[in-house]
Amino acid sequence: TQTAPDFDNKILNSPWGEIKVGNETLTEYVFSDYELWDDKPSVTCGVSGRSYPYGMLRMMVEKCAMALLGHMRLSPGDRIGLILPNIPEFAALIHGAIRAGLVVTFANPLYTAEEVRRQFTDCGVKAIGTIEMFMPVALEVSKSLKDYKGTIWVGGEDDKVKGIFGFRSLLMADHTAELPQLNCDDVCLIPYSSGTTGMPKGVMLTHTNLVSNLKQARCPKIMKYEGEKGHGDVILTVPPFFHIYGFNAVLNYNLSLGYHIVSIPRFTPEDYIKCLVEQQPTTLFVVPSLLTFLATHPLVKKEHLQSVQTIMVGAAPTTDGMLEKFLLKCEKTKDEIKLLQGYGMTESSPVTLMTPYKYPYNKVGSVGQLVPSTQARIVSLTTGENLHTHNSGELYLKGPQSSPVTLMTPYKYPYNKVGSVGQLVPSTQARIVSLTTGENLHTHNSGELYLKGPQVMKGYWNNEAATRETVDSEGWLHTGDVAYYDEDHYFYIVDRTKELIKVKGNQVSPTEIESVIMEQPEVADVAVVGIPDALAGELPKAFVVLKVNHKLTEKQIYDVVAQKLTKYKRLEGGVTFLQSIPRNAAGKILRNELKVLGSKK
Ligand code: 4UW
Repeated sequence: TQTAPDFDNKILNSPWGEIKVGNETLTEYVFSDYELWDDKPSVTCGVSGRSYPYGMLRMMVEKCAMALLGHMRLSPGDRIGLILPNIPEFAALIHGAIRAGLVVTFANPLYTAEEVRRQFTDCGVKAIGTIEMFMPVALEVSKSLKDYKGTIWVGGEDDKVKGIFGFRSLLMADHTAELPQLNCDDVCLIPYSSGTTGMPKGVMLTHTNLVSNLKQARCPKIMKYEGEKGHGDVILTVPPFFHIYGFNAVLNYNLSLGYHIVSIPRFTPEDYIKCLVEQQPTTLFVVPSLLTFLATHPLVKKEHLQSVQTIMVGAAPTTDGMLEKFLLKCEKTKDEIKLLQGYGMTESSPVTLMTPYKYPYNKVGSVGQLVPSTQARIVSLTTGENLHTHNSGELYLKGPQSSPVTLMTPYKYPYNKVGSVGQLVPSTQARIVSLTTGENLHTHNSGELYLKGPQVMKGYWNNEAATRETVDSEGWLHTGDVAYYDEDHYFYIVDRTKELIKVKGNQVSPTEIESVIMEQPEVADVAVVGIPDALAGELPKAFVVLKVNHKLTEKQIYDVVAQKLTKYKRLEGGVTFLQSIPRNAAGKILRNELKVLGSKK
């Protein structure tokens, strides 16, 4: 059923209609067309040149799945933790694990052992996959894991050391485990996100969540893929595969289309420029700080960007004017290089809003689109079924109108608007909820963005209370982002009500930093907020209250955080001592007051 926007109850539907929520598992879907580009490169390391053709990657996935069950004795449903940078083998190991029915959780390789241990013990990891560089962290963490089955060493030759399985040996060995029949509603991925409040939590995503989201992002009217699958697109990506954006919206999305993905294990300006020059990418997937780098870094020249046709940016707000600055840098127009934004969350697999690649335009011969509050279906003249796009049948209409108007070509065509994160992807609904009255709001009024669709998570791992707070009984995901939409139903993100801090697109939970600072015996109270930064977007800043007659310097507090947490969680926004932390009557930290205070200094 095609549904037009419903202006009366202010629930917005996607302008793109519905996807068919099917019965495919993630790995099945991602590799469904691989035979069409069997000998073409799938993922290539832009630094070393190591690369696997699609056919070989598909075989590695199958072999890996068998070895995980047959050789390592893992069982479907067991959790496996990955500590891997963006390397081609990431795709083989993660899809091997998912094909075997295992549930994957991934961690940032630059996490400290303490951060990884917290995540991996929380979801009961039984095996870890990593590379040599992060082996000490993996082995340290594995000591805290119950019923541990072993560590997979990607890049390692064999398994002479007990409990360490060389990835290559696993793939070479002749295992004949029977691969299980998978259920699409089972959880296959548990990435961690702090959501609207508190510590990072496991986000349970099912095959159906992730596959639906690939179909939503692939909607031919939104992306350019229609009739162009596998045709030579080269993707250069920096967003990490160990984050939902890099995993589903970059790796899986582009694998499913047969594109050539070029990744680099660790961003450096030199390696990135080398990839631009050598690989001639057509599409760049970036976060706002990388767009700033491209637009402003003196090493990046317009000649480096000549092959680029599309840039996809998301994961944090794009700074004002940066898109235009970028166009100036490469001396191209908006028609020559498409700058697209995507918005979403780990909790929504992640894509919910996107600027369409092809703008809708008024089509000669068409009688236009549904007017508001009107629904339509096309009913087969022979079978009576509802039909899909480009199939003719009888037009059935439903709506409250007494006038004859049901379809009209719009006066204003929607177009891509700078600053907007785009429109709802198919099968996705939204409403904007007033922060004061709880009512649904109309165009140009800001409130909390609620979203609903088949991509919304099953819930938080072992955390009923947080699940109920985030996804209500009607299935609406409360995003914790403040947004509005305009008359063309393009959305704009303007603020956040949630505590989350985003540093270069990375999630930083203030609660996590606060708990590290609170462990210091000298500290009476603490609050951490994000303050604006031109390059990183935001930086964490701590406000600390010391106990009477106790001393601690700013540097000591900075150092204790730096020692326990990874680099991007460091207090680069500074440390300020206060007499008391402003809180409301219920004891909740008044973070907005602190943000204002922090931004002044
Ligand atoms: N503008 C402003 C944005 C934007 C944004 C996200 O770490 P998570 O849970 O998830 C992500 C997801 C990134 C992403 C989703 C869909 C997509 O197409 C794409 O490609 C370009 C990337 O980062 O953080 C979720 C939170 O991050 C903020 C917002 O606060 C959201 O709740 N965020 N995208 N375009 N803010």
